[in-house]
Amino acid sequence: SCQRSSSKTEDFPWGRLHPLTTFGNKLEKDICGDTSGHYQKLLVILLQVDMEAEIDEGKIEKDAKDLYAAGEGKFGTDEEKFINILGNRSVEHLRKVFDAYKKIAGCDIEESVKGETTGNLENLLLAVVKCVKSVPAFFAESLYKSMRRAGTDDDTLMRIMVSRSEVDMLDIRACFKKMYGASLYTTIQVLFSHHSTLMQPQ
Ligand SMILES: [Ca+2]
Repeated sequence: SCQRSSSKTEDFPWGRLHPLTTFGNKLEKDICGDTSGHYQKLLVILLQVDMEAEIDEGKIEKDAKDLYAAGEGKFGTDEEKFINILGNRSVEHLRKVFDAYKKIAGCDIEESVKGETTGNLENLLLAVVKCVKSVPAFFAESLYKSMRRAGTDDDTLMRIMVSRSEVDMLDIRACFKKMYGASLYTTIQVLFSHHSTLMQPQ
């Protein structure tokens, strides 16, 4: 089953590290040092957890209802529920959940996130929603494709890396991780170490 026990997200820091490079570890530590609470928790889920790649048809309706019950449907907000659903489900699954949500709630998930959460957590949840709906996802995908191309499309890679703001890059990084299950930095690092191998004299 792809149901995640809550203990798995509870036992960070760093109980279940992905085979991260030193750079990745440093990123995790930076996040841990610079953030706290629900916001930190969602960041850590987005960066660490092996994502669920599939669409779980049986869970679409339930996730949409749970999101409604955790926000619009109650006084106050159950942030944990938002974090668990938005952090752990695949992009494809969430796309369907958001459609179902709109029918149940009569408003867009984005509106509910804005009304029900605040601060950094609100911003990061919105980044996930955008990722699902596709602005940073577009850039994450472009980066991924530029790196997959034979010889690497360095121009595209560089243009995106230098033209997006740092805030944007956080969104793009979270999206990249969510869509491809690997850290953007790790992927770039692997790519460049591969390049320098290729450039060794024969
Ligand atoms: Ca509420």
